Amino acid sequence: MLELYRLPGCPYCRNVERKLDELGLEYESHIVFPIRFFRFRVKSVSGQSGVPVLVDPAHGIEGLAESDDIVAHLERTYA
Ligand SMILES: N[C@@H](CCC(=O)N[C@@H](CS)C(=O)NCC(=O)O)C(=O)O
Repeated sequence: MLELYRLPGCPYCRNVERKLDELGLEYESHIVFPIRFFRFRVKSVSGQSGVPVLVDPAHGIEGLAESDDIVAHLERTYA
């Protein structure tokens, strides 16, 4: 199951959500703390605290950051 760590109102997260929807992919959505310091889970899976972060275990991705890289991965893998 794909997982997306995101923040409501985050335009970068929205781009990734749009791509997931466009490709008809189901995913588990995790809303993170607005304060970066408290994003322990995001930090542990991706090594940084920004969102969005995608987890795609079926393709060995434990925590991919950077919305452009996430969208590229989704297109390459699922389009
Ligand atoms: N270049 C990044 C930018 C991501 C970004 O700036 N995300 C914001 C939320 S919209 C964030 O997590 N900023 C760090 C913070 O909230 O402290 C991307 O495209 O994913």
